Amino acid sequence: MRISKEQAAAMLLAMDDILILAHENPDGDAVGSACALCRALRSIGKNAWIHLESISRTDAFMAEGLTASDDFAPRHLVAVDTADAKILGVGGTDYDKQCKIELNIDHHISNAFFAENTCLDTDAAAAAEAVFDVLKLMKIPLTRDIAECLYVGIATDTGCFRFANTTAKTLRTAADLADAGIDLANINRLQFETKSKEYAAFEKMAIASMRTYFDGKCAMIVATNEMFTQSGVTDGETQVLSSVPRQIEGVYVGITMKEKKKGLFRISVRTNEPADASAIAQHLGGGGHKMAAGCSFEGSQEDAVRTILRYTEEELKKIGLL
Ligand SMILES: [Mn+2]
Repeated sequence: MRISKEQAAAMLLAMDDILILAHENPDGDAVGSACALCRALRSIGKNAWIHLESISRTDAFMAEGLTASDDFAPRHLVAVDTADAKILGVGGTDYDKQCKIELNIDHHISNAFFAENTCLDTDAAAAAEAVFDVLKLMKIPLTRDIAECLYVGIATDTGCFRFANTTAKTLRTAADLADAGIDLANINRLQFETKSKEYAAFEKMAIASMRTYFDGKCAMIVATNEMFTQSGVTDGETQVLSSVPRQIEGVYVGITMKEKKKGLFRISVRTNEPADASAIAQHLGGGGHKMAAGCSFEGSQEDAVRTILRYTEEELKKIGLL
């Protein structure tokens, strides 16, 4: 069932012993939304914890002290920033089988309504923006630590307020977060301007692999398993790479393929108007937003490249660019 933010707020106020989940390979919005919600629930006396599959080095500060131990038996499961049950980050647990996801707060247009109740705001630039609204309805005071988590979520999904999903409301929300006393410059520097040495080595190899197709309308990076091994980079840190192919002048479809393990590719699609990233990813069972989507592919690198190029070609033809 699709529910309003008011209903989501009422549901959360009635819950206790809550576990918060997010999508696998969680980005700043998934981690930020989960941690903000967890901290907010704790601030009104609830027993709340998070379970995230992995947390990147830069996101770790948000999750400090929030990760559930294995013996925590939640009475209520809540998800954030998760469009589909099959990408829910429950690796190594059976949380999703123990009890159903009672509430999902999300902003993906591709949301499959897998939870019992879905609070979906597709105008929200980030799940964190929707979480902010729900917390406000719950009348939970915006402390600095909650605001930091929400800010990371919103800044991540808007590319620091540069992407087309940034609305006046997004900026007003960010202003309220700034009012809570967060150190904007420092968070931005740590989150978006700092690279580990491992990532720098990885990025050099990955960018060297970039090729263009269809008269420069598509650019693709293939980051192989060897590049991960050689550089020692963690997967979470490589998320920023996805925006690189699209940055090239004339590119409408930017693709970043990462070989998670031999023969398994995670594909990020980033587009410029009017190309639709979600339409491309959907062919491979993925989804996301118009400008940013993802999917997976199992098989050889050649097949992965050939397949994604076929759907890219289809999209470029559909919008009259080929
Ligand atoms: Mn998000």
